[in-house]
Amino acid sequence: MNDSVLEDLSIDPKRLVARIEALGEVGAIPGTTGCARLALTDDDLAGRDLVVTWMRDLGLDVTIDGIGNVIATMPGFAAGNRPVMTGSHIDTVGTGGKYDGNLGVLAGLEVIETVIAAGLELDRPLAVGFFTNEEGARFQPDMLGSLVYVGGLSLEDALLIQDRDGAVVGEELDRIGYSGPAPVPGPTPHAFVELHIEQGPVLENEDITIGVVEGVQGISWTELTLNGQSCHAGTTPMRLRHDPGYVASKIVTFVRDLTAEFGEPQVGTVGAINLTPNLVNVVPSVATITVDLRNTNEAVLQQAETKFRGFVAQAAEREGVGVQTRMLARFEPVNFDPRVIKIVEQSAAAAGLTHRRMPSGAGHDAQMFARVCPTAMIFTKSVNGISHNVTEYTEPADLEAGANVLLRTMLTLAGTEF
Ligand code: HGY
Ligand code: MN
Ligand code: MN
Repeated sequence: MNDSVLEDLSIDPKRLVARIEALGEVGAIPGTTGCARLALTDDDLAGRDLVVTWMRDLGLDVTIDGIGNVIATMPGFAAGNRPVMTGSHIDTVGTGGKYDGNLGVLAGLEVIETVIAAGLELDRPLAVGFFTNEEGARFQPDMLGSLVYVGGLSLEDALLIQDRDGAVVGEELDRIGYSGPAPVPGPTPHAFVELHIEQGPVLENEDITIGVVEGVQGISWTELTLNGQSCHAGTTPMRLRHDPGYVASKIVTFVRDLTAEFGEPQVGTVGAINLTPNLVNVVPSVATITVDLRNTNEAVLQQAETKFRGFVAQAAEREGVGVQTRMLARFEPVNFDPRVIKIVEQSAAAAGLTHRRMPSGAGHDAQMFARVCPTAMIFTKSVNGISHNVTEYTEPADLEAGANVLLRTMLTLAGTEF
């Protein structure tokens, strides 16, 4: 793609923002600017149908696979001509914003609409997809759809996954009508690049417009079920108690202390704690707790996991509490392809945008595509570094900047022979 074409071409920011706002209305959380579209719920279905309508209105070839991934590809290219693919997710956490994932999908659609309107002749098709259950808020692991797409998990196993209420992935896909015929693993793209909000404070703190993402840190999600002895809160002497809630609280403190001991970039989060029967005058019988540990260094992440597991065993044993452990997700750190990283960096520079290289603290579908094709990511600012929160916000100028870097990057990739 020659530079003069790239110089003159840019996305339509109003159309992009209008679609982000329209999708953000689906599952809108009253009284906030956020939205909730947990994977495979009716709200997710409504969001899917809206985006698929936009894809079909553009005349794109739309495929739906067995795990509900949706890929829209420019028509008119020879079979086997592998596309330059972009995409992300449109499912959200329960207290989600309107940009996490949605920006990557709608900016990809905007790039393709811009290219079609300009009548550009490309060597390769462009494609945009959204992948099922990226968030992992309802079903685990996260990035489930893209993991299955790249062959990291069998479709059979994925369809059997249940949420904490017993709903099953395969049955939910059938219920919402998004169990499609396209094969998984899916066709390998020529290259994959994802635009996403940073969801952290770095770009804003340094007043830099574009993040050139070099990789994604490792993720370790554990669910612990602590089984104790339910008894009367008033009559049971402390020395006779087996209180799983007490052990759970010690684990919360331990996780925070572990991150202080290891120092950055180690992070640790206890996001969910549930006590049964959860009553003021009953010592709990069961406590369930989730622990999210992440680090850019795999060896250090394993050290953190070893220390964490040792602590849990010791604390439970002291209190006479049983422990059941379930790994919800475990992904090693991922390094993106230097060639694609360079193209993202050159695209940002050519657009006259400030930029810096950085890792991703959050998981993304791109980390799955990095297993099968040259991949990288583009970040744009998050106001106050806030995400997974209804107040998540990115300025329209930053949405536009990110989408224009995605446009340049995809067109450049369309002319490469990796
Ligand atoms: O948890 C994550 O990093 C992503 O939002 N699924
Ligand atoms: Mn996301
Ligand atoms: Mn997210």
